[in-house]
Amino acid sequence: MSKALEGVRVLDMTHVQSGPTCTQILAWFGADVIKVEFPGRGDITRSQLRDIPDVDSLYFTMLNSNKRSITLNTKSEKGKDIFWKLVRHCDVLVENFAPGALDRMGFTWDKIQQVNPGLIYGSVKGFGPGPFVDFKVYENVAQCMGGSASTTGFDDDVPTVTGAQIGDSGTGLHLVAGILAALIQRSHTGEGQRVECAMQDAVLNLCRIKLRDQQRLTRGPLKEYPQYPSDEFGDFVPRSGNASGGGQPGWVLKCAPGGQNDFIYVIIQPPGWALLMGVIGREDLITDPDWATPEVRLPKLDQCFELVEEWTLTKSKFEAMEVLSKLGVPCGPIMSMKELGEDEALRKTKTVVEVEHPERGKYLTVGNPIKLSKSPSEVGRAPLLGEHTEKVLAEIGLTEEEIENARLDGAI
Ligand code: CAO
Repeated sequence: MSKALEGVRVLDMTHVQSGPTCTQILAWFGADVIKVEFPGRGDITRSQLRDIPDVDSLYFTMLNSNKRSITLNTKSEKGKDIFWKLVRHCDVLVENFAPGALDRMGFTWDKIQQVNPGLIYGSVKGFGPGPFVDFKVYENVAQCMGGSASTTGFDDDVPTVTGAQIGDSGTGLHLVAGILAALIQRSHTGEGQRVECAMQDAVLNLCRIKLRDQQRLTRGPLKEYPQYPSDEFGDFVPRSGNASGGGQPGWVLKCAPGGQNDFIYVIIQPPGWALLMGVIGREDLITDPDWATPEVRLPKLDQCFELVEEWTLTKSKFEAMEVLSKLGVPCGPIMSMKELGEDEALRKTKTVVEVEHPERGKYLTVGNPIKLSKSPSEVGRAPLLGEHTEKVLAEIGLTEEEIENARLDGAI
């Protein structure tokens, strides 16, 4: 079966996490992703957080599957010549260097457009135009600057970053959407364009509901927040602990046997109250006017959840899920990474995949979470550094002698 992006060539100048997330998805959809890496060292993540000496790290291998790797010193003269050949050869260029890095190498957008007017040029940067445009950014900086940290955690504690990589992988996903839109537009116009995603913007987009709450706050306290009904609201959205971000209240409840991840998240929809009270043996609260409606429960949500927790404490998180889900009560156990890695259903759908690597042996990775019925993703391994240099350079027209000269010059 053919792949959705078969025939699309991507010049992948990405490193670390945000850019590689984007190009990995393009590769899963069938694009030929040619990752350009500095000779000898490669993407810095190859050697970061290594679990096996001298073997590409999981950091690298889990973000670069299905790609080809070439080494190229794009600051050398021969390297620059090869870069321009690659620009002519490819449909998309993706990069996430520090601001201005490609321009400093002489690869300006103006020149790129002249060389290949159809090229789509995707970039991740920390910030869009404005006072911070020239600054370097990593994941947690983006979480702090995009509104996630100020709204995550508990009110009486420090701002907290989340384990979900919304700054890096989140921005990479936004960039994928932009590149695909640009490819569709190009099919009508024949023209390429720039696609720019700032990490701050992507995080803010993912924190959209908190900007919603900021505006609601001007009209009164946020009744579903744990701070309610006290009048402790300031003039900014506070951290809401584990409260649900939607219109239905939810909270994390303890389960048996009381381990670090023995918890279940339970949501109380209006019709769910009667079901939950039935399960926990408090039928009296189904019609009691002090408890019967969402409005009267709002000021005492903590007590509502305490009632349900008395029951969840007697069950394991999976037992509790089974009982509640059968009744249609939305809920979910807190899953550890150990449990997710071993989850049979996720392995069956290839969301968790075991991959064979020539140097590290088998490793687990997260497969393509986007399932296309006519473009199945086979998640392959990540390339070794420079594994495809000669093949790719031959494909773009270099002779064996030219490749050898480039090697002698240290350009590859
Ligand atoms: N050949 C020659 N030079 C190369 C090269 C190659 N193949 N690949 C990279 N380089 C050079 C760059 O041109 C740059 O040189 P200059 O400093 O002379 O311009 C240099 O290597 C270092 O690149 P960098 O500044 O991007 O890397 P860094 O480690 O200092 O910063 C990061 C990393 C991520 C903070 C920065 O790239 C950045 O802010 N990127 C944009 C935002 C982003 O994506 N952040 C998320 C990263 S994932 O957590």
